[in-house]
Amino acid sequence: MNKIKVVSNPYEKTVTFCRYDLSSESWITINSENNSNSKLVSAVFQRGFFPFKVYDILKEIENEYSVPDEKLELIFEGPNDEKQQLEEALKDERFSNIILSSSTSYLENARDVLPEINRIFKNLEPLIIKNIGESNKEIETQLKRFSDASGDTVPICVLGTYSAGKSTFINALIGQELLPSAETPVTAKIYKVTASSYEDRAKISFVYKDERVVLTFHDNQVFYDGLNVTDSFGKKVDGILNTSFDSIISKLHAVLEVINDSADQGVGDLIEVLVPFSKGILGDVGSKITIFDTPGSNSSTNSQHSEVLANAMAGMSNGLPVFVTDSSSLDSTDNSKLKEKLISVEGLDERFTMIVVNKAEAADLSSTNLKSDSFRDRIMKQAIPSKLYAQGIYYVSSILGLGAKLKGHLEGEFYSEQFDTYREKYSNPETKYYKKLYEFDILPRQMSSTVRETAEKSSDLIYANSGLLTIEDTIKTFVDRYSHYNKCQQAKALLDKLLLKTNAVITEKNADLHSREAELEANLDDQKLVIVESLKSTSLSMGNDLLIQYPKEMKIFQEDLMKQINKDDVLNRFNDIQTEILSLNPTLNLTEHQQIDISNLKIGNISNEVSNYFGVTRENKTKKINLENLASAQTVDYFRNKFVEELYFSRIDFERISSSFWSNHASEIKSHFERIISGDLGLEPEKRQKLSQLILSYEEIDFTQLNLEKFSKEELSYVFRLGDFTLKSSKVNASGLKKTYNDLFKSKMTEFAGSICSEHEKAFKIWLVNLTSIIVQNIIEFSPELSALNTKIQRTRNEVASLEEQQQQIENYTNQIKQMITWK
Ligand SMILES: Nc1nc2c(ncn2[C@@H]2O[C@H](COP(=O)(O)OP(=O)(O)OP(=O)(O)O)[C@@H](O)[C@H]2O)c(=O)[nH]1
Ligand SMILES: [Mg+2]
Repeated sequence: MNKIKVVSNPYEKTVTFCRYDLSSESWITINSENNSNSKLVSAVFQRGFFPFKVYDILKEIENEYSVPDEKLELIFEGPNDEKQQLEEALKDERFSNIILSSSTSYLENARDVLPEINRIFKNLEPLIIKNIGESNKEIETQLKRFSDASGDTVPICVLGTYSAGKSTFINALIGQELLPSAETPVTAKIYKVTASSYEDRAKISFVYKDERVVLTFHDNQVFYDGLNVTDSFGKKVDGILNTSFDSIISKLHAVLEVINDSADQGVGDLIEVLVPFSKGILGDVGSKITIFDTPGSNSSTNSQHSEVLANAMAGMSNGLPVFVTDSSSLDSTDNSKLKEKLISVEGLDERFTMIVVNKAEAADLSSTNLKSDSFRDRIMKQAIPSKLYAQGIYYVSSILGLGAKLKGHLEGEFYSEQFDTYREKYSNPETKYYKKLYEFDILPRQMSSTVRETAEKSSDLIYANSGLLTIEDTIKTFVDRYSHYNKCQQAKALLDKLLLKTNAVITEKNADLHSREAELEANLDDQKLVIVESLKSTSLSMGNDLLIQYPKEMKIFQEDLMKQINKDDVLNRFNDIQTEILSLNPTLNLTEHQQIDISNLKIGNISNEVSNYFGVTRENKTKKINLENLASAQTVDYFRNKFVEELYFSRIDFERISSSFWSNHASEIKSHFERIISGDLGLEPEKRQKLSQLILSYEEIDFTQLNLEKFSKEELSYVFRLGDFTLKSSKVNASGLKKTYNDLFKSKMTEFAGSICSEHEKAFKIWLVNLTSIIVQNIIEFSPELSALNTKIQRTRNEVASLEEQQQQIENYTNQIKQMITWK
């Protein structure tokens, strides 16, 4: 039996294939050297997005490696979401000889880990802004952008030649007649359209002649900022703002028309619009997306637009490119240049490109076409599909979709006319040419059935038949599932960059510190220098010793607090729960079989007794499964609660132990300093006494002001992700649960311990620096200049301590993120 392994890492955008070599008993990666003819080594398969290619990949594997009358074993390594897509595709009977076996290695779904990465960034942001932010605007901006986007904004970029209907398509997506559209080239700028959280609020913001203009619409009122009403453009806008309109949207639309018309008279390249989206599939994910409308790709200013677009998207997840075209232009030269343009826009993930064929309500699509393979083949050969096909080709009538959402109340004359002309044909199944546009969509095989199912379920026939619903459903899946892989990768890269920056700042501050110290020393007389040196070196060596001893001791406590479970714990608990359920629900007890008395069987009643026997067996089987399902769910709950409780208290214990470590040693250090001072240092008795007093009454280490994240049991319970531990059958997967529990406990405890230790170390270092410095200051009566210099030194030292701690923290976080997105 041949064995093939598929390894998909969507974080790194790679898919690799291996075959098992019997003679060497090892896996061999299939590559262009050992299998140059294989499609499996093509970029489409290796760099494409696995779920979209899965069907074709399976076909290829089957072609190349299947042996007649033998099973082919397939092993998949990757995230669970992708594995499900694979299982779905394998249901096709042409793959009936492929058996999927499980693998021990897997990746977490990005949608599961991203919330945790976001949490990390929330903790990190204040820390970094406090320390490097002020001195490093660039990092601050990047970080802010990332955190703003960490609520996760996914850019949907609508591209295409002019008049293809891009703006109308966006209007349909958001369910509002917002963006201007016409037969002639219209859109001259890039529009960034974001959902407003309130139905009665909107905002338009752009630059006009180097001045930012912000128009805020609130109910019936409009507030403006930066608009110069004496200039002709300002006058026009002002005129509209003072006219009354039926709705806030009509007003926005009119303003956008003026802005578009004045495009070449000083309006900046990006126009931002915040507007309420109407309800619909996208309403649900509305807060997570930003839609970009772009000028026709054949417009003369296009290269500049790519740049504006790239800038506007910086910091967001990778964008979803949506190509709008109409069926007659699939092969135009203008369109064929689009691929290059698309690739040149940084931040667009072309592996996800959707091709939207607009204005399809009147296209030549017949039911004969629908059934013929050659229709599909002909389309796939056209310039755009052959170059850009990734997520599929979607047929849509934007006007019908928009009209459906607005219940036919369309203001634009052409929109309205078009809608009225076709509404019957797309909503009345009795009419002769009744059509469902989504049926013509050309999609990766395993996606088409799910996508269609959603459309079939809709009660709004025009919305579904216009093809719009299907497109929105696909966008939603992209937003919910796929866009996050890239975001996770970005997070890691940003932290790596931050580490380099903090390093540089630390080096710089240290250099500054040393030169100031040298300056101070040069100004001290010899005797005082000796005292100061002795104090400083004691402080340094004691501090260093403790910093070495501390992690060692804490490690031991950490081990003690690392609560682990074993498989039997799970099984015993499962059995106990089962017994308990049975005692509470006697109906779940298995029914006893009636003995079949063979001697008494007569031909006539065999079937009766036997079928009774099997009936009972079947009934018992169902009961058993029900019971097991119930007990499994309760077992998982039980361990989730246990996990939360134990982790919560372990963390508290750890923090307490760590605080007392430092408090105890701080007292020792104080007495040590006090002994040095009372020794023979040539100090007058009065001064000595004053210093002793000062040292002994010096404040305790302050652990209350730390950056330690607030944490609650709710948050911890969320941490308990199931990962790859899924219920394989109705019975709980004990070893999976055990592994998840233990791994998570270990990693969480390590994380907590890491951040507690580094925060406590920082608090100690700062405490020690301050104490030493106060003593030094009191020994030497500094001149005002030297005193100022000394204060500066102390401040820089604190900064360095804080930065070093931060460095540690970022490193911890980076490692955590790496852990989350690497193989388990
Ligand atoms: N029949 C039909 N016409 C449409 C549809 N969508 C858009 N149109 C028309 O096509 C023309 C161009 O639409 P726009 O939305 O302005 O196209 P665009 O791609 O944004 O054009 P530019 O901004 O100029 O690049 C307009 O007259 C629209 O009314 C549709 O679904 N069906
Ligand atoms: Mg347009």
